[in-house]
Amino acid sequence: MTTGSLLAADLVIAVLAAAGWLGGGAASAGRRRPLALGLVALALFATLARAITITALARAGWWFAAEKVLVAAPLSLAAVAVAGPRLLRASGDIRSVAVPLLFAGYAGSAGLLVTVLHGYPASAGVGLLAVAGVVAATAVTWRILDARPSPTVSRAALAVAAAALVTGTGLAVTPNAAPAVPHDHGYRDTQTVGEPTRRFTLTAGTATVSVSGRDVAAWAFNGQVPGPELTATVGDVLEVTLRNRDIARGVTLHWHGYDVPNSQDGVPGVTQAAVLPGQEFVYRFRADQVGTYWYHTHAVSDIGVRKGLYGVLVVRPAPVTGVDVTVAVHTLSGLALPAPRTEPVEAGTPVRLRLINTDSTTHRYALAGTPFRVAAMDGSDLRGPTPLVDTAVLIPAGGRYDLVFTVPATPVALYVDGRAVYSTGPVSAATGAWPVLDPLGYGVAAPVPWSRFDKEFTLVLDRGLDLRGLLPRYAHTVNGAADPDIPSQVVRLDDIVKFTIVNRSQVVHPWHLHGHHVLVLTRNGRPATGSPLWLDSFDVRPGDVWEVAFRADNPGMWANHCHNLAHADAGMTLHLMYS
Ligand SMILES: [Cu+2]
Repeated sequence: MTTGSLLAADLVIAVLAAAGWLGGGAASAGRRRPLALGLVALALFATLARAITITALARAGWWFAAEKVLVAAPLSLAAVAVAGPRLLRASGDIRSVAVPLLFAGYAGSAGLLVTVLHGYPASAGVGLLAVAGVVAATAVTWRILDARPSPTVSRAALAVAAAALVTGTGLAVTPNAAPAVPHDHGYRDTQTVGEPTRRFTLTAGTATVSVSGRDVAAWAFNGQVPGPELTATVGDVLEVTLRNRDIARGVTLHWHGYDVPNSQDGVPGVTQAAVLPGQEFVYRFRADQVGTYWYHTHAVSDIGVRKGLYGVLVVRPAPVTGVDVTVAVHTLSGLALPAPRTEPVEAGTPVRLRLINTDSTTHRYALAGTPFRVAAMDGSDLRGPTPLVDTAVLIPAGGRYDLVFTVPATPVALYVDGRAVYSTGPVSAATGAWPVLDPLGYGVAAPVPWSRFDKEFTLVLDRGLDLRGLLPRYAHTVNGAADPDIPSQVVRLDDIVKFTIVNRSQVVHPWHLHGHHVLVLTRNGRPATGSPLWLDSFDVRPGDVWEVAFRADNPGMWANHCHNLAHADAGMTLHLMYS
């Protein structure tokens, strides 16, 4: 079982336990003895099962198992200790155990609320608020059921609730000092005047495009989705003029995976202002990295990219041999792009398939009919990639894999999530049961170039209630805070920086640092054993712990965010800045 499925199971069991205690309490208050006993048995069973899931999570290296033990275990034990003996002794009136059972239910529910709404990091303030809530609810229940607590007990409960409420509120609302974020637009100009230049103009505008014979309202560059494919030969200077015709919320161009100078990175509010209707912005940088990349708007990026403001950027070495195909996968208004295409290719021809995931979620790619190698990931060539047969690859949101193969005498087909998108002839293959490549063990290893780290940062990815803005929101958080309240990570030029990224939530977070490629060191405590992986987009699954590192060699203010763009917009964005 993966840590993600263990987490999901643990959540379901915790809900069952809380529901069992609450239901058992309500049934005994109504003197429905068999129902009460049945629900309590369910609650006890679920509580025992939780001991198993929490132990399994701890064994799987989940960082937060201790917290579950500290919060859930005492509450469960208290519930069993208070309610159990009374239940066994209550041969006469089962109503007498209603309050202890409901106390157990309130305690379990409070634990769930803290987990789901508050998230990381657990704090004394929130813990005390939860205790106040549980005690107050129990006291009220006691009165309603007219079980006549003694005045001493009533007063004690009131005092505990009040003290916990006051202290907890005080602790919970004390704002963390969010540092001022100076948006220093340090400009490292590229010395490019008078050099061979590839010029493009991209005009953003609303458009109606045809997908699988249906007209779809889109936002498009030059009226097409994806936008024009920008190509260059390594060493060229790229000059791209961005114009906005009628996208009211503004557009920019971000060069995903291309480590451009900071001023060209296209993040509104950080490296430039969004380009509004009628305005233009000229991007200029040297194409000094070979490989497969893409560009997209970074203004209201979730909506903008989803509606079609993206395209492919390919920088090729000179000269190019063989067939070179780009496959940019996207979901536009629920319809899958690209449209399937079949192109006969002469046997013996070398082919490079450039696979790009421009969606916000992972896609599964399977190449049938030929052995192939994964020559590059995220634009960086792999070391010693070996041939693969009948093996699928998972590409994270924003990620790119280059697959290379030599065309055999029989047809070859590429499937994305089971749908054929590219083929050299008629093929029908069932690829759903194929094993999935683990990139951390693929290719030939090389020593990590650094033995020490100048700066280390831990990023705990989670969900939580964010009350700092005008309206409360259920945010995607980093270290318990949401954009713009996540402290910036400050580094100096040439620092060797290590990130430890921990996913405490129930969903995948494809992590993406701008301006740098990171070297994968470990995942879940296991070192990467294959080719060095220099990635700009990688899936941190529920329960995962990734350690990655990079040299801080590109000064500026860089976005560092989840590339599930809905998550990024809901708070999961912070910044890396150079001091
Ligand atoms: Cu995310």
